[in-house]
Amino acid sequence: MKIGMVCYPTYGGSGVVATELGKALADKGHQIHFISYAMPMRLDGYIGNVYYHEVEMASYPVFEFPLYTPALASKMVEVARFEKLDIIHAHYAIPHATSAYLAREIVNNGLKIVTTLHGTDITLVGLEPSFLPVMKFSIERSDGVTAVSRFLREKTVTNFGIEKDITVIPNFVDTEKYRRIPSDEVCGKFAPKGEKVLMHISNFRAVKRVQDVIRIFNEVLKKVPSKLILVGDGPDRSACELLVRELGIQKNVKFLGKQLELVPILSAADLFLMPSQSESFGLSALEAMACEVPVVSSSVGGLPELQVHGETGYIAEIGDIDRMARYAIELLTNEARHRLFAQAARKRAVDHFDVHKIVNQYEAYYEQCRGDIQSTPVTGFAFQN
Ligand code: GMT
Repeated sequence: MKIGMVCYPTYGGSGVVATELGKALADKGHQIHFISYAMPMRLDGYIGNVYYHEVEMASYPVFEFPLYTPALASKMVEVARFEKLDIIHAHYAIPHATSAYLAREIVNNGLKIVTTLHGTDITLVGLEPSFLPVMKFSIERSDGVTAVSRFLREKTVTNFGIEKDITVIPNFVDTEKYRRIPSDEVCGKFAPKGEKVLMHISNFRAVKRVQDVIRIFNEVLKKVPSKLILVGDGPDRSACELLVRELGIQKNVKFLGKQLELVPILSAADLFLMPSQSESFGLSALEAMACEVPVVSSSVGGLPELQVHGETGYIAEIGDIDRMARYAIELLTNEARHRLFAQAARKRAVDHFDVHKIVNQYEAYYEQCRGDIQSTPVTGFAFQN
């Protein structure tokens, strides 16, 4: 198939999912055309069957705001016509699903649109009155709609009153690439022998509650010699650096900023913290689990679909810093339990969220949307906790 993959190129889960999906599909022989305003973060180097088309933005003094939606739609039209695309897969509904709808109506040649809902496009931003009717319309007019968790599917139905079928296809990880490697060198840099390493990776937005990560660590540090490694960057970074100084724990906390090579870093971690306010899936927690890192998380959104309380990590209420700290201390001070949890985390990633399984589901879903398969609709992902 020839697939146009539309995503945000920035440091964030939806762009990562789109990029990894595109690369995996290209590996299976499909032709993938990424369409965005910049090169997606993980699309590095030459990859066979993969092409990148940059959206050009015209500016004119009359336009007070950039007009990305029509510019993106025009680029989709161009690529769809010249490359004879079968599918445009829009990751994150705003405004990608809307541009894709416009493009399909313009080319009018059987092009199909699949929209994948990722998170705040449904739970937060899409609910703004200035977006809501357009979002509802664009989602309903997509030929196929997927959501990355059951939670997100339900939210879409309740928040937008959408009656269209939404198939749950969860996020995934390449468990061959994301596996724990001997990381003495990195580990030595993060913490001296005998100390534990706690880790958090995110885009430092308010929903991630990175200050909670720091407060949890502050409690852990009182009982367990340890270091906190924070990876990523975003609007809350300065407030987090300030909090670390106010708590006087700057010698034990390292801010690494944005990192591309996560496996050596995750391989140095003993525990991953994800105390989010809102999280439709939690891709970085899955990447940690694949590297045998148990997770202490909040109970929001799709997180309970990803990890199993008391098996791959622990789950607590949003903002319950004391409980999350107690869970962290329990795991970090009980070597046998930690080993069991680490193995269970890896096993869950391999058994339920491996790239090959999930990419096959997307492939079947595309075929279903094109009408290639009449008999066996993709009913989506089903797993038991
Ligand atoms: O929704 C966002 O704010 C950003 C989005 C992104 O592009 O990173 O994150 C969402 O999509 C990820 C990939 O599907 C999920 O793993 C994240 O849980 C989800 N973020 C939220 O729900 C806050």
